[in-house]
Amino acid sequence: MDVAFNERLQRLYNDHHVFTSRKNEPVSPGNGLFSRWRFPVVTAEHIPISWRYDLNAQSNPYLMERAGVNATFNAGAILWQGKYLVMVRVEGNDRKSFFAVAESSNGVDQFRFWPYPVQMPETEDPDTNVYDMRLTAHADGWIYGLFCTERKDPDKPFDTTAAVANCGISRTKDLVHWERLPDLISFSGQQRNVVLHPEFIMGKYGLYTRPQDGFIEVGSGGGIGWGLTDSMEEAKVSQEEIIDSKVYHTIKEVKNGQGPPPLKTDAGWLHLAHGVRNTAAGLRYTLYLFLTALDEPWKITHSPGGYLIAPEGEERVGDVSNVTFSNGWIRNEHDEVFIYYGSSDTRLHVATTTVGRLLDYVLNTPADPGRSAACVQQRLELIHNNELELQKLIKQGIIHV
Ligand code: M1P
Repeated sequence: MDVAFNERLQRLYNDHHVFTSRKNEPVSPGNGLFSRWRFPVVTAEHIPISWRYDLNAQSNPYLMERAGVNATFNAGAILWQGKYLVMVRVEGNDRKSFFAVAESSNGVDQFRFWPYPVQMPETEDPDTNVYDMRLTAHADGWIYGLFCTERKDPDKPFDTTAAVANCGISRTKDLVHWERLPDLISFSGQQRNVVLHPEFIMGKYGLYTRPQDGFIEVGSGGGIGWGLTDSMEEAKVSQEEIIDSKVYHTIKEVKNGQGPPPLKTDAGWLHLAHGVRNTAAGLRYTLYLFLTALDEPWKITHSPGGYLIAPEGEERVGDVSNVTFSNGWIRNEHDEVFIYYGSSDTRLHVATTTVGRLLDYVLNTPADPGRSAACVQQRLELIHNNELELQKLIKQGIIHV
């Protein structure tokens, strides 16, 4: 019997148990709009030991990690049988991503992976890489998983970096067994960040798209698009309309993309999206909100200026630094909202808020006025109003500043 092997194995399991049992806590006082939580909710360290190590003392006498996991990030999310589930993008050391479900009772800590990763069927044209699944519980009774499928660009055989991105489509009733449907057909080059709207629109399926010319650069494409398809079994968007464009000198000047499926509220559909701007240090990805009309979810009614969440602290650094990206959020029965966001393509975090707070933000935050001088005017109005408020409060002895 190899004592050192067994001791090491025990230690690995003990440490993993302690780590995945760790409680989380909100970072206070927060900004009144959402609370960040101190620890990332899913990291590469959360991956089960048996997914990474060969536990056979004969074939792996040093008990070394044979199949390391590089990162766990950008997760779809769904409330399922009272549990908070995230469909995590797990990226191996070999750079290939796959999907795996992690589950928590409270949505903020103690996420544990289901026993096996998702075995996503392939189409006749195998995916090289799959990632960023959006989960939509659709009115038709299926749960759809739309994700990015990436393959080598057949038109550039000698360019080993040239890829083609498209929307892969799958569906399930239990989040374990998946049916793969044909990839989306659209007429605008490449597609990433495609999201299925949860309700039928005029008897059809509604899709948020993100057309782009190249794999990285959106080129003449870009913006969040909208299109309809008769069926998800042969999904085809013949007409795409850009509903939220990229705009010069904003948080979405380079590109943007719909995050998770929108949440239905009394005031309209609440959307979370990512916007990308350029900097001397490279691209910066932040998250923003907008609201669309209840009966016309492709029409924006409110669009607050600036970002909702931007990378902060350790979130700023990772494999692709300066990135916050979200493709999953959960609203529970108390109208609390759990925003799951990946940071710097490395780990997954949660920020919690409520539908009420998000609506207040989206309805009452001014739009980006587009010019520095106009921004100053917006801020002056705020400062003047606040001076009057503060004087009142000081006079009443309520606060001392
Ligand atoms: O690396 C940052 C993000 O880049 C892509 O997003 P987009 O298509 O908007 O550029 C995606 O690969 C995403 O997973 C990644 O987080």
